[in-house]
Amino acid sequence: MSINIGVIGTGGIGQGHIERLNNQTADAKVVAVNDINKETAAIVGEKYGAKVYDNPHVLIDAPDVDAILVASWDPTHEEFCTAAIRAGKPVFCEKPLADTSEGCKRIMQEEMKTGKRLLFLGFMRRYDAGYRELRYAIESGRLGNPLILHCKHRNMHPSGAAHTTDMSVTGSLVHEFDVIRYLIGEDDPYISAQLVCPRRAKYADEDLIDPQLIYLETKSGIRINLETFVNCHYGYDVQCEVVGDEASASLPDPSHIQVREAGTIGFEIKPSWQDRFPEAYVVEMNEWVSDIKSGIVTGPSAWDGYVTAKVAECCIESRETKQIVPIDLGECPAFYKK
Ligand code: ISE
Repeated sequence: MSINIGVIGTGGIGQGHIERLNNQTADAKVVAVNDINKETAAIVGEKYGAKVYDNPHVLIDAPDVDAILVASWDPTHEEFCTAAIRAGKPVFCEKPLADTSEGCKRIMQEEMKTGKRLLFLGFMRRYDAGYRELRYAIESGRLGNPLILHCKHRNMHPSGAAHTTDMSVTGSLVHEFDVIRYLIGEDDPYISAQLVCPRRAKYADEDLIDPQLIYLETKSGIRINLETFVNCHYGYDVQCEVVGDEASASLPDPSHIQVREAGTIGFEIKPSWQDRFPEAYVVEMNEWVSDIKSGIVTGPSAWDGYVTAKVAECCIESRETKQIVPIDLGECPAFYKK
């Protein structure tokens, strides 16, 4: 059985997903596309032989479209995910799920009304072999209890001219907020957040605070420090070290050839997330399609999206108030308990 997919948003990430769905995923085909930029949609539609829709809601309701992938502009995610859920169709949403934690809650309400999970949220780091190995090291007990996590998320450049200080948290660090829960387990919720800023980096625009440092604390007392730096210039660099009472373990750098030259041994640091995590995106798409086929959604959920949005809001509040902000996530609905 092949799944017919309709994609809303044919920009960079949308095109990447279309390519993977059509050429690297079993039993999936993109049959419909839409984008606010009609020209891009037309080019992508022609390239992949998919029908181009001017109206995303008509695409969602189209009888020959079995499932929806939302990769449009972040503020539109809530609208399209809600529409897909109301149409009773499985939906993959690129992160972030919604602009606010309240928006995430509204999506959860809609999904719970249907009685079954339909939404799969695109937190692709859960599908990265390195993070999986790190989780296994924690689960195996060889590190002892995790005590501290040191996490770094560095981008060569901001995500675009419109990149804001908040987006370094809501668009970049949300990956860490999610994958840390994947690593340490979801029964140990975050309870407080603090965001502090060192002096501005030389290459950061004047209206951008960059880098930023965050300190999170979990209920059991694990302390996590996180750095976001969107002007690091040297490459796309993601690091994570888990310090336990028996041992520490770090996320492996992707393997590349080592070059010995001019008195050094070195390897390349890839420039972007697409080059850093190519396999994870493919595994993620295959998991989504296999979930659709089995009727059981196993991927990151709307609750996971809510948690990351709430943590991001507390971090931003901490930057503005210069206070440590308590994080109250509330009770996870039984519907979302794994
Ligand atoms: C982008 O949307 C991502 O998902 C990347 O992983 C992140 O590094 C980048 O900062 C975001 O803009």
